[in-house]
Amino acid sequence: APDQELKDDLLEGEEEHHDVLEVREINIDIRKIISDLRNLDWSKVVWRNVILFSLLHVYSVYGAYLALFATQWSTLGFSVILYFMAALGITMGAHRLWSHRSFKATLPLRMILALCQTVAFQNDIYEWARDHRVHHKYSETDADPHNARRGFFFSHMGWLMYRKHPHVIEKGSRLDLSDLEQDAVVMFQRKYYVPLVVTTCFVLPAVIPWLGWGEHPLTALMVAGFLRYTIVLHVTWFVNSLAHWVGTKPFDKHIYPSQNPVVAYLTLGEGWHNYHHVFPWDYRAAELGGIINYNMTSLAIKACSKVGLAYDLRTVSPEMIEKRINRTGDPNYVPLYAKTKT
Ligand code: ST9
Ligand code: ZN
Ligand code: ZN
Repeated sequence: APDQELKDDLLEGEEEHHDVLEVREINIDIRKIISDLRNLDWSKVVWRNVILFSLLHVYSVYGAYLALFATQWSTLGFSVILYFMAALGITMGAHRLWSHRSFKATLPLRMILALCQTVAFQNDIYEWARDHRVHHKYSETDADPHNARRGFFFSHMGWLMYRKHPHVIEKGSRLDLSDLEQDAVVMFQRKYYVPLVVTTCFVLPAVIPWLGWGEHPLTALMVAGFLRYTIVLHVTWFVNSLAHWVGTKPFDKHIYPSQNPVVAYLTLGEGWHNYHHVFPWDYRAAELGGIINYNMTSLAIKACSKVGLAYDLRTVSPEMIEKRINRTGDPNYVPLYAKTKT
């Protein structure tokens, strides 16, 4: 029955919007992979990145082995702390603050978030936010840096090993980024990005466990450095791949982004991607903040606003959400806040 429902849903959408809505499946079709590889423009592959990502994954597999069999508990705990720091630097900092301006942050909070965002090593805040704004404005077109129409792998990590489509740069350069240019924290981090990222993502994660509790520095580098970095990367990339492919679409059924609880869980609340693309200025990036939506990022923003570090948190009214559900989404969907009220 759920399959039939899904089919009906898709057919219904297809009649009205056959240009946008397609049935997408993640299936491993060897013949398609071979033909895709044949059609690939190899001159656009950035081999330096292919090699670096390959090495990173080799080191991370070794890191996983060490984590299981040869790492001190303190180092594992330290790696988990770094995971949460990097994750919040991305979700709360690069994403909800700097890309979407869904709340305002005082200077001390911006400094902390910039430090955390550097630990994540996902390009400097300016570049991250520029790519993300162009992704929202031109989703699933050539101007989207990780256009999901180009396949699961491309939207996951392939785009980071391939020259950008000229439309990305063309449309991206027309964006208004003056708010980022006026933010001294963002511009400082951009100016000194390379030394900052090497220090915070790799050097300190190796040195702190070594001097702090006598861990072997190479073990610490493999686990708290490379393995932790790789996990945060894949989890982040899942938002662009999985959450643009798999999940329900209660708010707008004509777009790719979907509600994906697994991704939400892993990303501290960033998997409610159908909602987020419809209402990108909502600081919760979901109908609800807090534990119920695995939305640790919202909790963190709220906690910061309680102590005066964050302010002007923006949300969307229930009426507006309901209107949108009826206009473009699934009218049978019962919003979460309505469920929790009763
Ligand atoms: C990484 C980023 O992993 C991941 C981002 C994921 C986003 C996810 C969003 C989901 C929502 C939030 C959820 C978060 C969940 C987190 C959970 C955590 C637990 N506009 O780039 P170049 C111009 S990074 C305007 O070299 P190529 C610009 O003038 C990983 N202009 O293009 C630029 O010069 P500059 C680590 C633009 O040659 C010039 O073009 N980093 C734009 O085609 C050339 O740019 C890496 O691996 C734009 N959008 O190369 C590095 N873009 O900037 C990977 C460019 O100096 N990147 N321009 O003014 C590269 O090596 C290259 O960019 C390339 C393309 C090979 C991909
Ligand atoms: Zn998206
Ligand atoms: Zn976003």
